[in-house]
Parts: sequence; structure tokens; C-alpha cells
Amino acid sequence: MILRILTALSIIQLAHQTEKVISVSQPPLLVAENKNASIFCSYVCKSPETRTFKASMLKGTARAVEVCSVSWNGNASTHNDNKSGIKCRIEVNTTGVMFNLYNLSVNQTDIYVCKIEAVYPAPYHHGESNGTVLHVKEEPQKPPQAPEHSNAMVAAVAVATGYSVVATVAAVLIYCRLRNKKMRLPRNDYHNMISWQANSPKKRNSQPSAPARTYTTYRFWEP
Ligand SMILES: *[C@@H]1O[C@H](CO)[C@@H](O)[C@H](O)[C@H]1NC(C)=O
Ligand SMILES: *[C@@H]1O[C@H](CO)[C@@H](O)[C@H](O)[C@H]1NC(C)=O
Ligand SMILES: *[C@@H]1O[C@H](CO)[C@@H](O)[C@H](O)[C@H]1NC(C)=O
Ligand SMILES: *[C@@H]1O[C@H](CO)[C@@H](O)[C@H](O)[C@H]1NC(C)=O
Ligand SMILES: *[C@@H]1O[C@H](CO)[C@@H](O)[C@H](O)[C@H]1NC(C)=O
Ligand SMILES: *[C@@H]1O[C@H](CO)[C@@H](O)[C@H](O)[C@H]1NC(C)=O
Ligand SMILES: CC(=O)N[C@H]1CO[C@H](CO)[C@@H](O)[C@@H]1O
Repeated sequence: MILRILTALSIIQLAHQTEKVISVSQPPLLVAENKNASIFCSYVCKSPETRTFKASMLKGTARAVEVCSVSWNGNASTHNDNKSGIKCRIEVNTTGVMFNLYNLSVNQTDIYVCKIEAVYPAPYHHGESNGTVLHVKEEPQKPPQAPEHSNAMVAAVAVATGYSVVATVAAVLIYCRLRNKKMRLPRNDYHNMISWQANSPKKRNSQPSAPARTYTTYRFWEP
């Protein structure tokens, strides 16, 4: 009985050890402001006899899609790509692996997990990190549209200003004309005029509101 427990314990310890031969870490969150992103995965391998490594980038919570991978043995490396449609370039150095992802689209926002494997010689080990949540943002508005937009704003403001000036002048003119007629007007009409005057400044102050902002959604060209 005791022997069995000890054996079980040692198996658990062994499993724990093999799990920790390669530890991988990467940033938990990354925001891609344009269509490119670079995820650096650092790793520690406690098996110095390992000659051949493989590093892969897995996409999704199920870690089922391999975006790209690289195998290296000393100075030589082979690179596999395009399994997910994401363009990928990989750089390896002694501390980790840099995955450069290109031409990402918003709907490729997902979790991206680094997996490092000690392929040769045996025993085989592997390590996976908790992954990077990559948030691909929509590309900002194209710069050439900005001046056009502000020109339109300036024009609208100018028109509004001109309109209110004209309205003011017209109101003053009408007021003067009515004042000249005042003596001849019955009292009722005078009251009407006063109430019209009281409404007038409100009218002038309510400028036409600025034109609604036009959001131009950036769309990728369909192939
Ligand atoms: C994304 O990377 C590609 C390839 O290096 C480059 O040509 C492009 O200019 C980059 N785009 C941005 C927005 O940085
Ligand atoms: C790797 O280095 C060895 C010598 O250390 C050399 O013979 C071999 O050609 C190199 N391979 C590459 C792909 O550079
Ligand atoms: C490996 O690359 C990363 C990312 O470019 C860099 O931060 C790190 O300093 C590099 N390490 C070495 C040993 O060159
Ligand atoms: C993701 O977006 C691209 C264009 O932005 C589109 O071509 C593609 O079909 C979309 N994929 C999915 C799964 O929605
Ligand atoms: C990864 O997640 C596990 C459980 O969610 C946690 O215990 C561990 O600390 C995490 N590792 C890193 C490097 O954040
Ligand atoms: C970028 O991705 C879009 C779809 O997401 C595709 O239509 C386009 O051809 C790609 N551009 C390049 C340079 O690969
Ligand atoms: C989607 C796609 O283009 N897949 C190609 C990736 O590259 C391999 C060869 O390495 C092709 O066989 C696939 O068709």
C-alpha cells in the first residue's frame, strides 16, 4: 500500500518535472493598432542536451489552428507558414522567438499561444504559455480625408455665421421700420411686435448644428 502511494507520488513528481523542463512566457495582452503585430515568446529549457527545437504559434482557445512554426538546430532553421492565412515571419535568438504577424484583420482578434518543443534528442518535452490575447483594431481613418472633413466644417461654420449676420441685420431693419410705424399702430399690434422681438434672439442663437461626423469604415479589398 505504502509502496503504491510512493510510486504514485513519484509518478506525479516526474510528470510535474517533465512539465517544467520547458517554460514559455509571452505578454498576456497586445493591441495591434495597424494590421501588424509582433509577439515575443521567451522560453527556458532545462534540458541542455536538446539540439532541435520547434516553436509554433497556435490560434484560438482550442489551440487548434497553427498559424506558423519554425524548427531550428543550431544555425539552421526551417519555417512553415500560411496554414491559417495569416502572414507570419519568425526570428529566433537565444532567449526566445519573435513571431511577426502581418496583414491581420479585425476578425482575427483571438488568443495566440506559443508552443515550444524539444524535438531531438529524446526525451521529448514541450511547453506552452497561457497565450496572448491579440486585439486587432480597425485601421484609423485615412489621413487624406481629414483636411476635406475640416474644410467642410469650416464652410459650414462660415455659412452659419453669414446666415446669422444676415438674420441680425434683417431683424434690425424690420425693427426700425416697425418703430417708425409705431405711432400709427394700435396697442395690440405693438404687443405682438414685442413678443416677436422677444423670440427673435432665440432664433438667431440656434445655429444649425454641426454636420454629423461621417465615419468611413475602412474596408479591405476582397481578393
Ligand atoms: C506591416 O508590415 C509590412 C511588412 O514588413 C510593412 O510593409 C507594412 O508597412 C507594415 N504596416 C504598418 C502599418 O506598419
Ligand atoms: C551551420 O554551421 C555549420 C558549421 O558550424 C555550417 O557547416 C553550415 O553550413 C551552417 N548552416 C547554415 C544553414 O548556415
Ligand atoms: C532576442 O530578441 C528579443 C526581441 O527582439 C530581444 O528583446 C532580446 O534582447 C534578444 N535577445 C538576445 C540575446 O539577442
Ligand atoms: C474576416 O474579414 C475579412 C476581411 O476583413 C474577410 O475577407 C473574411 O471573410 C472574414 N472572415 C470571417 C471568418 O469572418
Ligand atoms: C497561467 O495560468 C495558470 C492558471 O490559470 C496560472 O496558475 C499561471 O500562473 C499562469 N502563468 C502565467 C505565466 O501567467
Ligand atoms: C491582406 O488581407 C486581405 C484579406 O484579409 C487580403 O484580401 C489581401 O490580399 C491581403 N494583402 C496582402 C498584401 O496579403
Ligand atoms: C492556404 C494556403 O495557401 N496553403 C498553402 C500553404 O503552403 C503549403 C505548402 O507549404 C501549400 O500546400 C498550401 O496549399
